[in-house]
Amino acid sequence: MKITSMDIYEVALPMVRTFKTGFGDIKDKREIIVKLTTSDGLTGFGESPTLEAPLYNHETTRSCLQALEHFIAPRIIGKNFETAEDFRSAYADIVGSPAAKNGAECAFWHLVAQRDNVSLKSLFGGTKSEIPVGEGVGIRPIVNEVLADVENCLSKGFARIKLKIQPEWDLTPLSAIRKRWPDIELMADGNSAYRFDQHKDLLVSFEQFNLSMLEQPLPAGDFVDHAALQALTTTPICLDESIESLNDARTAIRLKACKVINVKPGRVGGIVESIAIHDEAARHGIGAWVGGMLETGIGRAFNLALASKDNFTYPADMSPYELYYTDDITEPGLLVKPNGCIDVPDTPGLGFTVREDKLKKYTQAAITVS
Ligand code: OSB
Ligand code: MG
Repeated sequence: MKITSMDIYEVALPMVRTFKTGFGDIKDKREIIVKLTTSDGLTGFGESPTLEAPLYNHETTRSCLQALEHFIAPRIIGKNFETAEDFRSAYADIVGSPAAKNGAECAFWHLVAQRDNVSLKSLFGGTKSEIPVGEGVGIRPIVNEVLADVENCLSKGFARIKLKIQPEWDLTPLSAIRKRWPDIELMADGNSAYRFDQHKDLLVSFEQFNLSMLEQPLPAGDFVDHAALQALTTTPICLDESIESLNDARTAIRLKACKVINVKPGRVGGIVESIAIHDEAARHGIGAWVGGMLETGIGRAFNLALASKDNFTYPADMSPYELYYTDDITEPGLLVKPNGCIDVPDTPGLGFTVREDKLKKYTQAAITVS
């Protein structure tokens, strides 16, 4: 398939409310949507899930746009690619920019799925027809609001709750949730806000809450401290921000820095890298699951198909758009069934329809490289 153009859209879906995390507030979130067109007239969509400020990882909406326009597009326009491996090797010399790479690679996978008339699930080697999903509860000013959020999520059927925590906002909300719901699958996400020397005893004391895992309590580069913490506690440590590549996953596994890995295609540079991490985790008996970055329906479609692989054994972060946004750019929306699962489409292509009218409606800026 010969790539003739790349359209890069900066999209802002209106958020229903600010999502508070240990690294800061997410409001007016901007995504980059990538559209590739081939000489045969096929179009493929992918998403680069980014945040405006480099607080979660180094990338920003602007840096991602720049990487796509100036460095990735020139390496692929006018060239022929048959497989996603060929395609990504065209820009493998570019260091970093994993979200930018993910947007381009996913758009290419979408082209492949159409060319071969197969589902993303079958392209990715997925095996499950439905996947359990969990939901994130943001940092809130008072405990009663957390309890109301948890109750709302449970009533919608979510299979597990992930509480966002930070120093001074952990024991109180976790105790309140456990008191009311002693048996739900509960985890906490520290988003790098803790420090080993200062908080290790506190973090170990979370054992009382029987968490399915504690996600990224310490800064991204702290493999050594995460390993020290994992050695001190029975709570499984899950790494998110620390894992930007297969090499990071190998480092974490070798150092025993975690028992679980959160795999996000937009954080690790695409689906090929995500699958490599999935396989490496499986080889070492490390648990894995597919996280999210509040993607639009386009990004979620790829995450959902990826999550159907067999070593993704924990619930995915895969909430329907209406929990975060007033609208979406794909149809139909995701449906959480009473068993806490979302069905994985077997339909050829993306498995969802891209509403290009809505994509245009929510586009703040667009660039075409051809
Ligand atoms: O830490 O998992 C995280 C959103 C943006 C950036 C980082 C994170 C998140 C979430 C949302 O927790 C999960 C989702 O997409 O549903
Ligand atoms: Mg996280």
